[in-house]
Amino acid sequence: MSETDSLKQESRMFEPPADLARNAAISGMEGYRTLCAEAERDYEGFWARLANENLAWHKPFTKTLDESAAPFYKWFEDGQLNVSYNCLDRNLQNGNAGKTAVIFEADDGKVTRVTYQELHDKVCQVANGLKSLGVKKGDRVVIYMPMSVEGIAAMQACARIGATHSVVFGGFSAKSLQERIIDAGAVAVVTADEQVRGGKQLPLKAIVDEAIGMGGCEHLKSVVVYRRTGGNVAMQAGRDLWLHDVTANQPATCEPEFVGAEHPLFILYTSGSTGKPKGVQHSSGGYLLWAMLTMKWTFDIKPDDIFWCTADIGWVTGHTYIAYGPLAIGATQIVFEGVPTYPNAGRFWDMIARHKATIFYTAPTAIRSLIKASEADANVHPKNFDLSSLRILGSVGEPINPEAWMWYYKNVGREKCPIVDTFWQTETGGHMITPLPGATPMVPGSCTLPLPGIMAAVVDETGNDLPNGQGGILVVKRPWPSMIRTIWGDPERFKKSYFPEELGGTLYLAGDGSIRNEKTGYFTITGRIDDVLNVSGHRMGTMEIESALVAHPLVAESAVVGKPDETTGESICAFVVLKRARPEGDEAKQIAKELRDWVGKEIGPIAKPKEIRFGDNLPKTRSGKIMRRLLRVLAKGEQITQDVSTLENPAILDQLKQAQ
Ligand code: 6R9
Repeated sequence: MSETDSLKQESRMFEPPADLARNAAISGMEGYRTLCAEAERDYEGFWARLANENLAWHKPFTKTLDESAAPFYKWFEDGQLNVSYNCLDRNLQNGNAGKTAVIFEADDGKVTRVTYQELHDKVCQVANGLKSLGVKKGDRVVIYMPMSVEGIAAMQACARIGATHSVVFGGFSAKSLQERIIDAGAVAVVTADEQVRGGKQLPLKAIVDEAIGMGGCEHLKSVVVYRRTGGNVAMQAGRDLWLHDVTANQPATCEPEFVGAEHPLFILYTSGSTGKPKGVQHSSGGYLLWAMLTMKWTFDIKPDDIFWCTADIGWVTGHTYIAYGPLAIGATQIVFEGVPTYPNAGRFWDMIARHKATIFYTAPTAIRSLIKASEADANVHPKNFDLSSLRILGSVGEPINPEAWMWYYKNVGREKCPIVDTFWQTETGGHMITPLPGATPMVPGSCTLPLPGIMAAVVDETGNDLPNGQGGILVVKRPWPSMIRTIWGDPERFKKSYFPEELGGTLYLAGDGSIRNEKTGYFTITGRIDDVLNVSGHRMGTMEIESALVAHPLVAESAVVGKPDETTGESICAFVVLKRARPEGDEAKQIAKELRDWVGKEIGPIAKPKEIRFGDNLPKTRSGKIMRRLLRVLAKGEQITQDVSTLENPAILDQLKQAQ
């Protein structure tokens, strides 16, 4: 039985705990339906009410939604606000000044607590520091930082002065970093001397130097370096400064720069099906509104909760559910520098127990790897830890298979914590389809129903609605406040990628397939419908990896496909044709290693193919199209049952069958 079949037949339902449901922000399916009905009755009125109730506006908005330049939608456009003011100052006024905002746990276990007042002061000093370097409203700042209070402060500081940040994940290579610095036209980079994960150091500042050394970064004026380890770094006079020097004599207050609601808060690069990564541009007002509301609705956050999202600030989950959402709502959150397997695979459970985490939000790939680890070593099994503080669990990044769901539910949540399986994307800014912990009966492997105000649907290739039970394309029918505004510098690509003419031009195309259950109407995500892979919850474009491979002097041609993987969801399998004779044996192994390292340098270690197979050619149609469909079958190690008569060179399939 395939995974899709097993999902279709999944019928176990788990009700939310009654006491949780009673006190939840959205209580019971009644509560859910009431909000959905309000959105349907008066869409703009619904969003206007929420925006007025939840955000502190410097100047109120008079128009909710402007559709005149669709699909370039504008929300709350004439309203003015400051995101950092909403996240920090508001908490000082609300009596949260002394409340812990961040419980930071370093890789080595050292814990630091930061109150809202302290975080506010730090952010203001960084903001003043950036201003002293000439960074101003509208400038772009690249942040290449480890998980740290300083990383969050750098993001908030940009928001405070109206600069647009672009965080680049610490695992990306110098080349990827350089491309992003150039594309964003950044005037400053904020980085650290080194990043520490799992006891190992990664030299971030040296990678920044290498990136700039590649050229094209003339617009970059300053590199600000947070001293994390004290490791040796080269500082270039006139360009590089220590963060502690930049902030040393700065006041702990900084007048926020009030910006229009549509002002770009950040750009975050993500992989698409073609070409180079896309700079997803987000707004200030609409984005923050949804970050806050989903903290309330999906996580049912309460003043005493200890929230822990294990994502990295380099991904959208770390933006919305670390840097912005929890602060905007005045929560206490855990921020973790390290990895789940260091010093051992009990680290997450141990941290939950020590910090008494109440809401825990992680990725299926982490769960699956911790299941494996606890099977190998009983000491790291969650049953050895006091997890009684937990009340809600969450999952994000990829579909969670029912087996992993059940394990998470039983062993971590002890059958009393609802699991919110949150489907969303870099482009959506926040959760889209997810159970509500105090309302939605859960089905393992299904993200259940769209949040109120999110008009998700399943359609066919021409944009027509499909009945429940029939798989199709996932779309969103109406714009929503936290949606992507454009692709930085490429509005045409934005239109083509997300509002394609084939679907009529008005539906937002998520890029995922979905099917709704016939009885419940619940959505199940069936995976990407484009050439985007999901490896450990990280999005990778197959074209990106192929371009990296063919940039190697030995490579003539390559095709990259995904292969189902028990732990990482999908793994990368590359079929490669060299400019010389096809290598075999040890030589093949050695070249494969060289190519893997090459891709690591071109994009980053996360993009390294797990498997590389060499052929004299690739399977192509007579018109020269690579038959990826066949490559996917070969990668899985399955027999080809499809008709291959249209192939130019069927003999090649035998050669590509074998993993080297
Ligand atoms: C937040 C985030 C987005 C892609 C998305 C989909 C997959 C994310 C999921 C899920 C099934 C879930 N995805 N959450 N699939 N169930 N709960 O992950 O953003 O990195 O942009 O990835 O991830 O394929 O299209 P991003």
